[in-house]
Amino acid sequence: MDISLNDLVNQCFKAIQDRIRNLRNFNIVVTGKTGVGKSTLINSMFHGNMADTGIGEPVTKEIQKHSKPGCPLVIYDTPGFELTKGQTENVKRDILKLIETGVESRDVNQMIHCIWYCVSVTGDRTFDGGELEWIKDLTSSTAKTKVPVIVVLTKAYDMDDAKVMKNQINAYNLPIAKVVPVVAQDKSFNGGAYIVRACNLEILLQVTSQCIPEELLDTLQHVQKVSLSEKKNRAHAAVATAAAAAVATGASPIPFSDAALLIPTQVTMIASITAIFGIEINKGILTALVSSTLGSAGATVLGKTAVSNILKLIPGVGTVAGAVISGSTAGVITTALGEAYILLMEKMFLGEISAQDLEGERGRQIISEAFKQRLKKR
Ligand SMILES: Nc1nc2c(ncn2[C@@H]2O[C@H](COP(=O)(O)OP(=O)(O)O)[C@@H](O)[C@H]2O)c(=O)[nH]1
Ligand SMILES: [Mg+2]
Repeated sequence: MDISLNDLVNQCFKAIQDRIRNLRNFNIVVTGKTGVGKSTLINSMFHGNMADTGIGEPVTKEIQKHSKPGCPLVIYDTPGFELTKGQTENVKRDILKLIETGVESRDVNQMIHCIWYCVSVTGDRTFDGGELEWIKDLTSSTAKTKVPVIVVLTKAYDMDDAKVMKNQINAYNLPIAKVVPVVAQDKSFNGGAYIVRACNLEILLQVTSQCIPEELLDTLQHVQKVSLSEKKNRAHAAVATAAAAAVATGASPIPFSDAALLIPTQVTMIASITAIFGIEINKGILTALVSSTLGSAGATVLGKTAVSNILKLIPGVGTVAGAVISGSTAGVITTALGEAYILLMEKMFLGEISAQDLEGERGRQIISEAFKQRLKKR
């Protein structure tokens, strides 16, 4: 059951590509009047500047579709919406049609999963009557199709004004999931005399994740760029799942020489974590990960020497001169590998470490330290 470093790196790389290719499509409608900040919000929330002008594709006269090859996010925008009487009817008809087509397909990749209805927070704290009528109209229609609507109060530079509007909307008991005020981008006033920072995008993300199907949560994490902690939460869950599987594999203790039985579980785990972070990975990064944890260059991964070196670091295990790996030890090793990889992803997400650093000593040292620390924590 020998496996070389190169084999394992290739396996991981392929598993990552497959995992990302197989992510379900997340389909979201972002609507609201022209100028309220839909495009700004989209570009702040998601990787890839999806709402940049020029990459939209008309679906109907009112609806434009934004998507990119290889990216499991599809955004439907209503770019020229002025809320005139005739237009509201057309927009409603087109959105409902879009929802129906998705439902009829019976394919989760085609269904509309969520609507963000954007209203900008106005200085005079009043809610335009026509707008309110329209939200009532739209949400009562979409409620029948059970697509959740989140009302996003954009440009909430003044949170007091936003709260007044939020209360006004809530008072109508509309069939909506939630009202969330946000600032999508820093806003400077008086020529920079003071600045209102972007805020609440993480809350919008959380609210969105609570109202879409479980099978889309990896996709949502993959495409979002506003919350490291949400990515980490989801990634920790993937590690827990893998650790449980490893414990089960080791339930009848694995001989040293069969430690490689754990590898499929660990490969799946690495693929899930990578998909959740949505960071581009190359073989160099994976080589750094594997060689500084499960084995060293040239040697077999999880071979006898590597395993005994790992076991020495686990309190209460290394001293037992056993020739087997128990279930709990298998779990500890898997968890340590997963957590070390999450730390690596985190540092890459924050720009604290580059793919280049990982070619050299520094990156490997960080991974190796994280791995060892986690083994000791058992
Ligand atoms: N600073 C700042 N400007 C915003 C924000 N949201 C929208 N804007 C500005 O408002 C204008 C209209 O926004 P846009 O996203 O194009 O609105 P859309 O027509 O709904 O897509 C643009 O000039 C944006 O820069 C925000 O959160 N912060
Ligand atoms: Mg726009």
